[in-house]
Amino acid sequence: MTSDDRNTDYREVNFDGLVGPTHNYSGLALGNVASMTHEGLVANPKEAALQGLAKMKALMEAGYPQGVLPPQQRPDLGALRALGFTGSDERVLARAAGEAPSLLRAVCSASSMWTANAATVTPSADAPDGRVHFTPANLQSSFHRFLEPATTARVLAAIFRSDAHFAHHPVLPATPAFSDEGAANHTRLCAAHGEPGVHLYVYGREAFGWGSEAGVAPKRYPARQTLEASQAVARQHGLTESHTVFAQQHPDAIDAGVFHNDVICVGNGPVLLYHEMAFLDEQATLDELRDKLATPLIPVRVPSEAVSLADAVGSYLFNSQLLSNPDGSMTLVVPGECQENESVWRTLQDHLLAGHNPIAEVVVKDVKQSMRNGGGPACLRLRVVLSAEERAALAGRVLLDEALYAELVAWVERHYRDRLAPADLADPQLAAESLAALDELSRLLELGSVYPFQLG
Ligand code: SUG
Repeated sequence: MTSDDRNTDYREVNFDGLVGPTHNYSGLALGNVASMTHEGLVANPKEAALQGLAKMKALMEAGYPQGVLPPQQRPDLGALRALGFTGSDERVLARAAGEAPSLLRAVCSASSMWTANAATVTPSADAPDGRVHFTPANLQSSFHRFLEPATTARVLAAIFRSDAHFAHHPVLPATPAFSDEGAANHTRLCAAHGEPGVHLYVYGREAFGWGSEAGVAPKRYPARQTLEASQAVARQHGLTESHTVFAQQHPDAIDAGVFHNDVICVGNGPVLLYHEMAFLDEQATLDELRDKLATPLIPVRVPSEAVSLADAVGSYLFNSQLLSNPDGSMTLVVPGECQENESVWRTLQDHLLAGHNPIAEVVVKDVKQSMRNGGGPACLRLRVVLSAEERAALAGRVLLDEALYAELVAWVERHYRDRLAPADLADPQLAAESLAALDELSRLLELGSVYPFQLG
């Protein structure tokens, strides 16, 4: 009997973010090499949304439960008004475009597509009260992403509505000490999805402490997750020391462009696939995981001599989805860029597929539009382990099936542009198109009022 047979009731549902109609390349993310190098490129929002939907459909058809989360209201004119721009919507847009183009770019970002940063989730199997716990991430490291948590919280509360099954916690204080980027820095390891897990939280720096007590931190790029933020999330969710491991990310990796742990590590069940530069203290991290995990850990280590840090960042090998199959094997969903990199492709064949580990299949998905902003397959999804009862308690129409997929594709075809340059963001018509699309989408997904324009 495989471990998944024992827990057929629990499944991991991947909630992918739908790419919004304002998807563009604004070079907003310091430390994210793809975002910094593709600034100014003409984006194709329609293709981006369809690539995301194609990935969702492929995984749904392969038997993995697939959910969808809506994009956010952009441009965020409310944010511009809060910064002193007044008058009609057209006037606010025109003034921002003229006086503060970087603010306009920030309030237009479709960054909510990367739902791995939307929240941290603890399955009911691990929480003392037997509910699934959510904390939306404050994303305070950058202004464009700091605009997400309020709507994220409303969307999560609308979908995971049942108090009996789901618990929602407040966003952590949006200040550098509690800088939180959500599930991208959190990995749950376990024997099988429904069995108790150990939570690995990876942080980039410690916020409190001075001088030598402050510890090491990256020198070039910001560390987006603090130890104190991760500890607070674990506390909110009722997790105790015996089920948590806090490990510092290697600062040299952050300085090489690994702005989240999910750019250098992915775990599923008892498997931890990681690059040797993922953790500051690799051995201590593995030892503590082994110590706390009720099942033998299966570390799959990729050394620098097989894949350099630069190739890991360029190919996004580790920003893959590692998915459990009913026979106990696992499937790794990698971005197309892995196929284009010789050392990465060879490592996938010779080291991962041929090695002694459950990874039995590699599936390649083209999410290039998102990749150019530093978002691979794993960034695009929020993992939520749910029992059959919890899945039945979901509100809204968010679990993908053939019909929903077809409606979403038609919706994208109707509303999205196939060309968007940064200069187009000032076009008032784009704002109107985006609102019309979201109004229709929230009805399609049966979510009620989640957007600022619907709340009045
Ligand atoms: O926060 N890029 C995102 C990418 C997030 C990827 N998520 C995970 N690794 N889980 C970020 O850096 C770029 C937007 C722009 O430049 O237009 C951006 O925000």
